[in-house]
Amino acid sequence: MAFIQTAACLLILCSIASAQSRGDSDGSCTPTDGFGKYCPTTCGVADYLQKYKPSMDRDLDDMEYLLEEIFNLTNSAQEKVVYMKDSANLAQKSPPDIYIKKSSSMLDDILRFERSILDQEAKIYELDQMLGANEKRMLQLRQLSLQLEQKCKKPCQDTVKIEPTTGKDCQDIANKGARTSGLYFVKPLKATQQFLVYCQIDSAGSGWTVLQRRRDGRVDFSKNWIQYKEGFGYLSPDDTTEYWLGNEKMHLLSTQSSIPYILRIELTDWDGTTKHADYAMFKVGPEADMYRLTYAYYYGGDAGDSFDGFDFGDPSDKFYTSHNGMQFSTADRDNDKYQGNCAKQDGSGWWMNRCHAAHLNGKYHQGGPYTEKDAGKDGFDNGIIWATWRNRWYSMKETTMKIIPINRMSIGGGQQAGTKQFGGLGDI
Ligand SMILES: [Ca+2]
Repeated sequence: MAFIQTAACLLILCSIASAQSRGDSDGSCTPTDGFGKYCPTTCGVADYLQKYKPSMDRDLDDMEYLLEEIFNLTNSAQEKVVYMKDSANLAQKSPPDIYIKKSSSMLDDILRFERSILDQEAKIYELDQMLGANEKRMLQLRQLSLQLEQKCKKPCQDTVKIEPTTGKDCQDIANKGARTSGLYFVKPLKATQQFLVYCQIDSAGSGWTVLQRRRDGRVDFSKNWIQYKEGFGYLSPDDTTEYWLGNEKMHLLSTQSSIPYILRIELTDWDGTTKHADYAMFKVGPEADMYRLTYAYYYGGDAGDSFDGFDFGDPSDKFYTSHNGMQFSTADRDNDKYQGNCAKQDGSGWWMNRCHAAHLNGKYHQGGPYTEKDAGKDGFDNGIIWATWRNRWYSMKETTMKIIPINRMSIGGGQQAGTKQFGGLGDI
């Protein structure tokens, strides 16, 4: 029965809702949905209820129609019985010889009709019971959905701590005295409204604005253009969740200032080793230019310069896997240099060339090394790749992409082994 299926579905929905309390959301409800929240919104519940209600209503309508039909049949049968009884009485009053045969056949008819009435009454009783059970079930489902709604509403209330200081980026916030990493609102110069970011701020007052975070594979990075544009995943005040801040926000942040930004890519492998690569004058172009990635030069780091491409065996590889100057591609927006669709093949969004030597939005492969077989039906290298450190069949455990104004690099917070001092922009 439909209501049993509905109940089963609702149970599944319950388990999904609880299992996903910190997981991924479909992201299709509203573009910026999910930020700062621990629950995948009530949209799923509402969608589901809307989906099952019409079929339940239809079932009830059908049942009511059947009942009415049976009721009509019973009425007409009863009328017939009355008529038969009258006829029998009439026959009995008449001379017996002529009518005995006729009368006995009428009595047979009466008996048959009475039996059929009894049958129909039993059926009506059965349907009544069923209707009752269905109504009871409906009531239970309604209560259950109300409970679910309540349950989902509660954690969706944003109770995470948002720091009071605001600024145009995290360095600006640190400059105003903030010394705690956490969630802050920023409003880049050209932004029409402020938005939430995770700021990594150290005791020396360096404030990194974090653009991307992978750490456990909980968020699916196989998303479309709109989702990459607006951002997806979850921001958390304690840096425990995965997300893509969004191409539009990256564009607004990286192009606002006369002081260019350093992009730092931080990678942790499955042995727990962390390395980084820095790029000077990192910028993400406007949407009209498909959020093109540009930087002036590799600033340094111990992870190597994968953005510059990698020679996988063919001399042309390096050229075709470099990323500087590439537009952003997603499965539904192919802006790559390949006759096929890199983003579709690799199930990600990225500044694809033909296709990549660096690929931080790839599929999360547990454990590091993975094979063509693990990569899915196409068998392409679709992991979280930084080819100059680990090969393309090794998927990183954690990644961070974060930016800081370049002048902070010589002040302290940005200093790490392998970086060269910035000296190209005077005293900014
Ligand atoms: Ca293409």
